[in-house]
Amino acid sequence: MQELVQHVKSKKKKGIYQEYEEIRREPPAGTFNYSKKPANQIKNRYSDVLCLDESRVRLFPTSDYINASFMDGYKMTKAYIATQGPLPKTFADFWRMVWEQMVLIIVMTTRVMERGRVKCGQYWPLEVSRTEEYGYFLVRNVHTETFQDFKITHLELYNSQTGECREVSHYLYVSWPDFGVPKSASAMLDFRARVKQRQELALQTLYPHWTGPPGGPPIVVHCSAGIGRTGTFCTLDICLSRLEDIGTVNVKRTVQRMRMQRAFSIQTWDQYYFCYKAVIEHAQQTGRLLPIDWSDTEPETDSE
Ligand code: PTR
Ligand code: PTR
Repeated sequence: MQELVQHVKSKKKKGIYQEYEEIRREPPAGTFNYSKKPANQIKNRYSDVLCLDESRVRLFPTSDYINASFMDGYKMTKAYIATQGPLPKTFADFWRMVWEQMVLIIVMTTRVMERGRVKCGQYWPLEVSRTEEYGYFLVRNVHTETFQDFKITHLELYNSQTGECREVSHYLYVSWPDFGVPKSASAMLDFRARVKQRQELALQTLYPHWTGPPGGPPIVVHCSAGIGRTGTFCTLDICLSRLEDIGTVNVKRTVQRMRMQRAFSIQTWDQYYFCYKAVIEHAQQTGRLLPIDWSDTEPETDSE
C-alpha cells in the first residue's frame, strides 16, 4: 500500500493524468460487429459506445443482442455485466438478461434524468407495491430504503413463461454526475461495501446450492453509457478486493484489462484519479495505512 501512496505522491496529479492518457491511447482490443449490425443499432443508447463481440452478453434464444459486456472481477470470471442504461425498447431485453444470467443485484450509478436530459429509462417501478410489465416479466417494487447518497429497492421479478419468481436488489447511487466523480469517496466506499455484502448474503440464501463461478452470478452495473461511471465502480471494486486479499493494488493494469472486455471503461482522468484516492481512503479507514501528509505533494494546479 505504501508503494501506491509513493506512486501517487511522486507522480502527482499530472503524472496520474499522463498514465490515464497512455491507457486511452491504446486501441480497442477487438471488433464491434454485432453492435454495428443494422438491426442492433437501435438498441444502442449511444452510437459511439458499442460492445466488443468477444465479451458481449448473448440473450437466448433469439434476438440475442443487448449492449452489455461480461467483465472479470478479482479472481472471478464474469463477476460483472457492464451495460448501458436501458432504453424503453430494450427494457424487456434487460430483464431477460437479468433472468437468464440469474442476476441478484443491479447497481445503477446514474440518475434517470441529469441536467434536464434523460440518461436512462425508468425500467423498474418507482413506487412501493407497484408492478410493471416488461415483455413476459412482471417486476414489483417490494420495498425501498433511502439513504443520503443512494437508494436500495427490493424487487420481485416474475417470469410469466415459467411461473417462477425471484428477488433482485436494485442499488441506485444518486450523487454521481456523468463525466464526473462521486462527491464523496467514503459514501461510495460504503455503497460498494453494501453491494458486496448483499451479493454474498443473497448467494447464500437464494442460491445455497450454487455451482457456478465462485462469487455467484454477475452483478449488473450500469450508468448511462455503461463505460465511465460503471468502469470506475468496477475498477474500485476490483482494486479493493485485491487490497483486502493480498494487500496490493494495480490501478493501471486493472483498467487496461477491463478495457479489453468493455472498451472505453473510465471516461475521464479524474474518474481514474478518483480510483487511487478512494483506494487510499479505504486503506486508511481499514487501518492498512497511517494518515498521510499530502502537504509536500499538493499540486499547484490541476492538470487539465
Ligand atoms: N456519446 C456520448 C457522449 O459522449 O455524451 C457517450 C457517453 C455518454 C459516454 C455518457 C460516457 C458517458 O458516461 P457514463 O458511461 O458514465 O454514463
Ligand atoms: N482522500 C484521501 C485522504 O483524504 O487522505 C487520499 C488522498 C488525499 C489522495 C489527497 C490524494 C490527495 O491529493 P490531492 O489533494 O491532490 O487530491
